Amino acid sequence: MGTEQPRANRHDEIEAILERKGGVEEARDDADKYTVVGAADRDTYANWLTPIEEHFVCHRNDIPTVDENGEWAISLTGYLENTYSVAQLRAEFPTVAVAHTMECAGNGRGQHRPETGSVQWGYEAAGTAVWTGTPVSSVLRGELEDVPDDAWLTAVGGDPADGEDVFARSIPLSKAIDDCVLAYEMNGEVLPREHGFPVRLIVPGWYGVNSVKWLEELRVMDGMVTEDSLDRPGVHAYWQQEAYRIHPEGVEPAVNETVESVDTWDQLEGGEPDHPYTFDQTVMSVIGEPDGESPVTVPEDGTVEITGVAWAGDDDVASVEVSTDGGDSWSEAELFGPDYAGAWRLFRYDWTATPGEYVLASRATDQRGRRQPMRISNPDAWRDALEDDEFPWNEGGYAANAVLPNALELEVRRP
Ligand SMILES: Nc1nc2c(c(=O)[nH]1)N[C@H]1C(S)=C(S)[C@@H](COP(=O)(O)O)O[C@H]1N2
Ligand SMILES: [Mo]
Repeated sequence: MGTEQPRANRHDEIEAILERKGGVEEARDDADKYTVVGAADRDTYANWLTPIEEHFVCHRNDIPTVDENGEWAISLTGYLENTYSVAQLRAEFPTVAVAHTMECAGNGRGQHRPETGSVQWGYEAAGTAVWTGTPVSSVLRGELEDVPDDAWLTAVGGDPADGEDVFARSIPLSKAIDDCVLAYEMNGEVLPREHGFPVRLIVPGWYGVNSVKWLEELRVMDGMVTEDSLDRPGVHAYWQQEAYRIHPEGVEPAVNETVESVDTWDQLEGGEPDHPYTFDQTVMSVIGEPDGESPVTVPEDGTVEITGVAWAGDDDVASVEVSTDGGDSWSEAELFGPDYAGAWRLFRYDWTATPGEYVLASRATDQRGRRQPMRISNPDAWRDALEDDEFPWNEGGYAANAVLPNALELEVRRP
């Protein structure tokens, strides 16, 4: 189990990241569990591509040291048996780029009342980057003859285990083969060390925790990682089976080897498993501009453009609505810009504004008709919250996608 002790080097690392990246700020983490910075300004969410500068960072352990030549290898284990250096991955397989909206499963945690522990994120733990690397399918292609179709792939990070917890996360092999990438570049730059240098897994459309940084091992097994299923010391199942599970207060989620659905909202709504895993992202949106930092002056034509981003994990965003009266009434926004699976869409709405005080909010619906709930419930409601258009308060504060906590107040002034 991970230590709760503050680590001295954590703060040096955060300082160093803040120096390298001017567009982020430290996030509140009283428990001192994570190295975390988030987008500093709301207007990050008025752009499709998030510059590295403004992209949040989240990890638990110290960043591993990579030798000067950047030598690093990924071992294929379990059903597989092979090793590839990063140099081989680059040289021997095709190069691709994928757009992926990285969102921490704890985004919105800071909106839970009562507060839950750990990092108090608002909406700032999300960003979209273009990740360049080798498709997982190319690397595994020749190795899968004896592997069942419903196998799972466990990715293991090379970060030194904090206490004893190995950073290991499992996804279905089918997802890995479908669109996952072993990435060594971010937005066309060498992968920054805090984002996983020299190589990380990218799982498009899924919560950030699945995109293992400093990737050291890909293990194919019949099921998800459980205790003792890795061939290494330490605790193996903490990050998959215990942390990052959605559950009410005081509950210890049961360990599963497999699940029916890897759609996080399906798990929540369908009650299977009892306590969902954080796999694909739930439908979400954020307004980027206006940002509410300063009053807006009504332009000559009376139109203020409201711009933001919306995403829905493995699903497409079907529509986005905008409200200027705190959610009492809604108008349809227009989706525009790039449309890649696993990455957010831009939306805009031309608002005919008159001087006054307003509360702006956005609400997205995915292609399966699932819409962001209005608020986060109280702790007792659990799944029943969904029927009241509320998101279930949960102890870890995961997967929250409520509308009103992300609303912003805006003053419109006469010219
Ligand atoms: N090896 C390793 N990978 C990790 C983590 C970690 O602690 N160790 N943190 C995860 C979490 S919780 C998130 S949200 C994403 C964040 O990726 P970023 O820092 O590049 O934005 O990395 C994931 N990958
Ligand atoms: Mo995260």
